[in-house]
Amino acid sequence: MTALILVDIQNDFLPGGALAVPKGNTIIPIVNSLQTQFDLVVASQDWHPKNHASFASNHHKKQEFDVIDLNGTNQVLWPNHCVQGTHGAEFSSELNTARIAAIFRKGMLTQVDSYSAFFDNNKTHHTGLEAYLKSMQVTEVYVCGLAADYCVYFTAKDAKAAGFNTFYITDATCYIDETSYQTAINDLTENGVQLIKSTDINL
Ligand code: VGL
Ligand code: ZN
Repeated sequence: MTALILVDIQNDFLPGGALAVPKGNTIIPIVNSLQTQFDLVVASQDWHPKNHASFASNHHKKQEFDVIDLNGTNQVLWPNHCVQGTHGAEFSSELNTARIAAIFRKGMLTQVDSYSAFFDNNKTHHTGLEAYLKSMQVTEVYVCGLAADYCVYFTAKDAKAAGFNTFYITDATCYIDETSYQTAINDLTENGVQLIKSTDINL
């Protein structure tokens, strides 16, 4: 069984949003047209309380994009984004949600960020995605969405580590920072994640 994971295709990560990923909107038509090829489509949703420790606004004398030590882990401080219940946290209205069978929310614990759709950044809490995919007999996972160098990267890395044959769809994701994107795709390749273009998918 094959699954497509739609990572964080939310208003705040799209042009005009609080943490807009450049050209992020361009992936939506690609993602919409891909969905019918998969046995299963799932989505993740970044879903922060407004006092979340990843927000620069919750730290004294810190600026957006500063990096701090948060309980022993490097943490980029982000603009407030994907706050629970806000418009910015909603999926894009252009995203076809009709085939999304399950939504896995992440980033709710105030003291730890959660890039991967599988675990928080300290790997102490599962979202349930791994058990869900395995219960559905999924063996092959395709990852797309936003952002390429953060949540899509960590989701693909954890999918591979969980034993799924994992594909990262390069033209169905966009990055925040080019340098971190290069580091991410090198690391994915070293870890056996396959990079693929949407036009090469024929399931
Ligand atoms: C993300 C930064 C903070 C993402 C989420 O979805 O890539 N990036 N929260
Ligand atoms: Zn976030």
